[in-house]
Amino acid sequence: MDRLITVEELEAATNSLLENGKKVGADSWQQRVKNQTPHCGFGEAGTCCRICSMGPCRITPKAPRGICGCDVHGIVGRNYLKFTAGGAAAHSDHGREIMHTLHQTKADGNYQVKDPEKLIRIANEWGIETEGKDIYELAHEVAEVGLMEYGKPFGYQKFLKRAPEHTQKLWEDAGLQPEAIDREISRSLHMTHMGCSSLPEALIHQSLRVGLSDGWGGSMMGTEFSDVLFGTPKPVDTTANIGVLEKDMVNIIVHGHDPSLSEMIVHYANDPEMIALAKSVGAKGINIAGVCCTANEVAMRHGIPMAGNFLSQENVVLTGACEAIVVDVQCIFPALGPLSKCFHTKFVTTSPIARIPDSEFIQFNAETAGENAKAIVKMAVENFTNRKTDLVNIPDQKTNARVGYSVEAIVKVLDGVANSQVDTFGTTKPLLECVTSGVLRGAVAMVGCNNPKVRPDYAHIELMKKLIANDIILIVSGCSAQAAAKAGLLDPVVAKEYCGAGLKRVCELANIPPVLHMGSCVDISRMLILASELSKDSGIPIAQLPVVGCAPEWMSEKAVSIGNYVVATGLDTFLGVDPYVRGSSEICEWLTGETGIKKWVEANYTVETDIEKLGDKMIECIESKRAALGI
Ligand code: MSK
Repeated sequence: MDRLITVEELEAATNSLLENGKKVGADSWQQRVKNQTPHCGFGEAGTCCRICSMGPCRITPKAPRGICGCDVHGIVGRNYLKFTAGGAAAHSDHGREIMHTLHQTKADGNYQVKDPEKLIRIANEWGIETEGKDIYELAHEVAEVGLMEYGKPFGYQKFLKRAPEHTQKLWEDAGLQPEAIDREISRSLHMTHMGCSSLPEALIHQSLRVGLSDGWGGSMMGTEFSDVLFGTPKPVDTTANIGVLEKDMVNIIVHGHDPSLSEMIVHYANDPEMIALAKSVGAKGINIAGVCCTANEVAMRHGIPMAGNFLSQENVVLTGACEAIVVDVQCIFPALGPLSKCFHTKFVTTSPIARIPDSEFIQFNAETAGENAKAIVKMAVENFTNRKTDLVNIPDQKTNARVGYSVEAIVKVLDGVANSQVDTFGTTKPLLECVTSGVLRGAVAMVGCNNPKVRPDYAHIELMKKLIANDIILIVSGCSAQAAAKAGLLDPVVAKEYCGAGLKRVCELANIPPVLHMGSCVDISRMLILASELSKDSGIPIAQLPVVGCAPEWMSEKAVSIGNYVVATGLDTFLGVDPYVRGSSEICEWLTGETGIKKWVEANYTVETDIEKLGDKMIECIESKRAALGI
């Protein structure tokens, strides 16, 4: 396409797939939203408490306290902390799985070390002796030290030292440095137990701290050691949107988050034996495509096409051309079970963490990963003959996308713009020069999911268009990155035409799209590192840089944890969906006011459900930061 795909066109494709579903009696999230509307007002305001069996208690003007006497601020605050802890647990456990995979690496095993340089760099950072060690001996030692970050009895997270000194000092002064990750999660659940904390300040404080244990702990380990295992992403060209499914090929969709599974599936889909098997059943070959964050992981390391994001997951099955949808953990609709049964699709679950009815469970682990992946690919290939050709409907929507902008890659490509010298790790100075000169006005880190409360993808796509037109560069991850990909905003040729003059010039000089794909939702930890490097290279505290965070369509507990660690790192954060706190004026003030978290971390939240206004507020915030800096 030589233009962007509009949200209306995306919706038209979805509608044609829903028609396909009707032919076989398929349910859909669109229908379930109708069934669930209107939502419970108490739940939406965060004013329902069911942490003990005396209730549930619901706060109203006539009943201002729960049976235990807790007021609305304590109830909303506890709910917010539990929400955050759930997200930190999920993200960090993903990171832990990666550490276990690192511990299983062998020169001739299922998993190897693909980026030894990064492993050595982190070992040095952590004070682990590297001299004279075999790379696998070192990998196992680093994995053991990393796993201790989850449960060590003393000390703070090792990666906190990567933050600028100013940020570390803020955390220290406010007592926000996270200890062991599991300790922070269990402390949060202890605090929210009946009869413990109900003081808003304490609940919000712990929400930031458990969030930081995710961002600067579990997620950062997930990202860094995925790079060590599977390679640090570099820019690579791929394709996106539902049209990446191939009519004449066996289509296998990988969905979830942990790249340990999808890497192996990709490997066996290229196995000559499997390709020959595919040809023997009448297919032209095997096509792997991704959904959600798994799509981001395999796209940026292998150029695998990206079929869609969170609310597109049913669409891939509705095409009638999906032989298998293979999932690991997180963001997987249980609806995929019954939906797959309406078609010939095999729905394969692989993790004991995500057991789902109506799926075929093939437990995947590092020791047996090769044989598990081969069995799954074979099952999908053999299922090709069960495809009902009259049900095949693959909408003709496909975009080009350049993905894989790790911090290392951004530093490298932007060096060409301002001709600065790059040292061993590299420097963000060229990017800073673009910002201080005004060629770029600033940057927005846009992340997060889809949510039916927001017109799906509309907020992501329209906000990105508005921001790039105002010379604001985007760094995106998770399903926000997928929304950009589906629209064509990751296409360097197409997207630059929608930019302001300054950003367009940067895109042309560096040959980049104006929206930089940084990876999956754990990779928001990369954004923390980028913000830290910008701060160190400029000497400007993170909160004063013209850079903000945004999650316009977020929906998951992980997203709340992310929001907390992004804001606690000093980035003002803009949300398009309310995090169930509007029932408490005190909690709202703590999160969004001048006298709350801002006094600890110099940044806070803005919640604005009007997407046009949300964009205006981000631009206003960026311009006011520029004015304060005198640039
Ligand atoms: S997959 S957490 S819907 S970004 Fe990471 Fe997408 Fe949100 Fe899941």
